[in-house]
Amino acid sequence: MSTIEDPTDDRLEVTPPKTWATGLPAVTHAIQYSLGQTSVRRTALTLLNINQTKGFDCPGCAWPEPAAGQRHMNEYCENGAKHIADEATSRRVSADFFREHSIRELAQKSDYWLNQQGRLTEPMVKRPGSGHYEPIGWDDAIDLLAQELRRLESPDEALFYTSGRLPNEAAFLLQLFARAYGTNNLPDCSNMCHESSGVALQETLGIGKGSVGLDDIHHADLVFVVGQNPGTNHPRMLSALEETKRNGGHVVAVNPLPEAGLIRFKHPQKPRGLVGRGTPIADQFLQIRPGGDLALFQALNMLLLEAEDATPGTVLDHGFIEASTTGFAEFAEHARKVVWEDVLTATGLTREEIEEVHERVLRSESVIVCWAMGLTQHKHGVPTIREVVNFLMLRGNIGRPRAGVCPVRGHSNVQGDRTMGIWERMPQDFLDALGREFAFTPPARHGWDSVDSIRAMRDGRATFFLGVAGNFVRAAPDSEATEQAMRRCRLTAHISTKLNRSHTVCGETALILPTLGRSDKDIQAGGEQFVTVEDSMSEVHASRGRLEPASGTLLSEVAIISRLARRTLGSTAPPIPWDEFEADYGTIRDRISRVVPGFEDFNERVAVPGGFRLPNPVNHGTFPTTSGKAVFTCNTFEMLRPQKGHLVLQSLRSHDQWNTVPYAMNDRYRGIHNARRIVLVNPVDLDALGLADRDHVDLVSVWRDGVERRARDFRLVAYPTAPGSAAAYYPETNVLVPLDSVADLSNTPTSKGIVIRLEPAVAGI
Ligand SMILES: Nc1nc2c(c(=O)[nH]1)N[C@H]1C(S)=C(S)[C@@H](COP(=O)(O)OP(=O)(O)OC[C@H]3O[C@@H](n4cnc5c(=O)[nH]c(N)nc54)[C@H](O)[C@@H]3O)O[C@H]1N2
Ligand SMILES: Nc1nc2c(c(=O)[nH]1)N[C@H]1C(S)=C(S)[C@@H](COP(=O)(O)OP(=O)(O)OC[C@H]3O[C@@H](n4cnc5c(=O)[nH]c(N)nc54)[C@H](O)[C@@H]3O)O[C@H]1N2
Ligand code: SF4
Ligand SMILES: [Mo]
Repeated sequence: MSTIEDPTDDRLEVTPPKTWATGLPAVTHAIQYSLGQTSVRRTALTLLNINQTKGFDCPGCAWPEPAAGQRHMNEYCENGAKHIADEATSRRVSADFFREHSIRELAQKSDYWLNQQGRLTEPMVKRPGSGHYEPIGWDDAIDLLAQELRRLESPDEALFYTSGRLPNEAAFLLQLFARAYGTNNLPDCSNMCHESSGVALQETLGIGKGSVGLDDIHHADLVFVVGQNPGTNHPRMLSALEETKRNGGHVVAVNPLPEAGLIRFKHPQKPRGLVGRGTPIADQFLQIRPGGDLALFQALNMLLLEAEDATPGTVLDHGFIEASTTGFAEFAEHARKVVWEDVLTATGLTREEIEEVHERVLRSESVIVCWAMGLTQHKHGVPTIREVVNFLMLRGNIGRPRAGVCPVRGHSNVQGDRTMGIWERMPQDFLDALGREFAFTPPARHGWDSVDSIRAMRDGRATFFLGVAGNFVRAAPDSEATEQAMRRCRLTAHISTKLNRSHTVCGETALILPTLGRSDKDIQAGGEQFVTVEDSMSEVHASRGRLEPASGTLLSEVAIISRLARRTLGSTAPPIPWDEFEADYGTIRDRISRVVPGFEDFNERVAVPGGFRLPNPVNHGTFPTTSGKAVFTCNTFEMLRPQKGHLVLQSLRSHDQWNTVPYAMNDRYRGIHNARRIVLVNPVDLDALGLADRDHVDLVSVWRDGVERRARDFRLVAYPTAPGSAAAYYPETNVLVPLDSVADLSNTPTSKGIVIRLEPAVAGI
């Protein structure tokens, strides 16, 4: 029996939210977590290698490292250290563990408990009708998968899900395999994450990526941080914002919550960060209502147009607008019609606050807007980001230094996976290049994204699910509907490092394929291998595992995918040298350099410490849109107007979790201890609802399909959220997000805009 406790929520303690992030306590917390997982030696080894040019890339977020030569010895944050400790843990899940615990029993366990069991060590199978996983050899496991794939009536019955943990080499092979097999069904975590950014940026600027680098952030006059909690989710971004401030720049934060990192920051790697009050980050904080950002940027745009009317030729960048954009006249006409009353209702802000931001914009020569899930996971996420682009273009803040768009990515290689072709809708020129290189015709029909994949499994149109490096059933919306859909599959399989709930929600046959993590040494027939990743600012660099692998039985992701492809496609397929790819990842990079633009001479360029930056045409004033120009758009905002007695719930991350995986029950910066089933509500709303701090409530989501979705027994915490809104953790609240409640155009679940009512919890259920 395991001694790991499964914490309950009965021990909730609340302390005042913190007004600063990082600093000495943060580093101590990281080391404590690591020592709870593994030995002093392994802790030291991981921490010495993380984010160093000869070590491995932090498997946490996609925030970039400083240039080679400018890195600290400890170039990581508290959370990066926790992510790596979680992977480097000395705990192991063996065949005995699965003999002791039935799948039904494991399905009752919490996400926390499952993760705490440690690293997966050998391939396991659940046979049809069985209630247990049992060991299976690698060859048999791969045969089982290959046989199932070969018997499907159409390749489109298969789904290949990935998260952004996958490095470039494995991602390239996975999409090559799926397409050579005959499908574009490559749903990924990005569908639930920054898809709205990709869609909006592709349409307006011609490339779905950010345009700024670290240096631009450091030297910008004004940086907006919108819908993002960097203190927890991109902690080293705070060092960059501190640099902005030291160089005389300003920061405006837009968020329904007064997040600690946005207020004050103590740099953990500098003596001045260990003592003293730290640097105040946000010069202005706008406590916006969830979903109000489109209205905010429309108001700012209207103010800019009016300022230009008042003093023509001094506000807008007419040179840029005329030479490089289309659609300005229609946009300007539309933008002038914005009604203040609507803006104030949608944002919950005052006109004075918005005018103060406008004054800052007028004083700033260079402006950057950074954002994350607070913008993308709303019904109107795409129009909101298009409006941000309008805002930047009005003053020419696109395509020049110290200015631009900065969607801050989540998973460490989520951007790279897209570049490598993990997308259900890759453009035809990519498919053509892939087909030319490997002498086959990739399927042209678009595949299913994450939400459509769930619908396809639900309706029996997809029966095979392979998940690589994620936890699909917990990441996806509408947990109950998603789990029912997964259980309808004939076969579900996961290439994973650690146990999670997706392993317990099985198709008729189910497989667990354990794999090496980022920090593990990877030795193949061709010698020791490294992999590559691309960060949020398009920097591509190498990552080398340094630790002894968690078990001698593990295969790398590249090896598993290569073997599966070879076995599935057999001799009928195009001649793809899967063995060679498995033996020497350099041969994969050679192919990438011939298929993916920007990767010419990949092997040579990635051998340079720190790697290289991919070109972004926007920074050269070239916009690869259909018209060849950047596009102004006309957007209308829809207000989230909950009925009386209802609140808008956003689901977010605590400080102690990595996506679907809680590391502990705390959210230190927000003052929450020993509990995750809590919901933050403004005290004024609590009074109006006749509820009190610490009451037990059920969260019930209200959606047009009339289905009752309920998350049971949460504790209320009085908290300074924007009035009318509430916040609670993901993935516990995913049960409330209706499958069909998605962002227009990007199909991203609306995880930040769920209308709920609170009902007193019934004791004993
Ligand atoms: N430690 C840690 N780091 C992570 C992750 C993790 O789980 N743990 N996950 C990684 C991943 S995959 C991602 S995508 C990123 C996510 O990074 P974030 O986007 O910072 O993550 P969330 O916790 O979802 O927080 C969203 C923020 O948006 C705010 N917000 C919500 N709704 C609105 C709105 O309508 N308008 C505005 N202006 N703000 C709003 C919330 O109050 C919150 O501060 O983090 C990455 N880094
Ligand atoms: N309600 C709500 N839902 C959300 C969100 C939200 O804000 N609110 N956010 C969404 C976002 S932004 C994202 S990105 C998704 C995240 O969704 P996912 O990316 O699917 O989930 P993760 O929790 O990151 O996956 C964790 C699992 O990855 C496996 N793993 C870790 N490292 C490795 C590795 O190196 N190799 C392999 N093969 N496996 C590994 C481990 O087994 C671990 O259990 O969730 C989305 N869902
Ligand atoms: S900021 Fe992100 S990438 Fe950097 S060390 Fe922290 S978690 Fe890792
Ligand atoms: Mo994400």
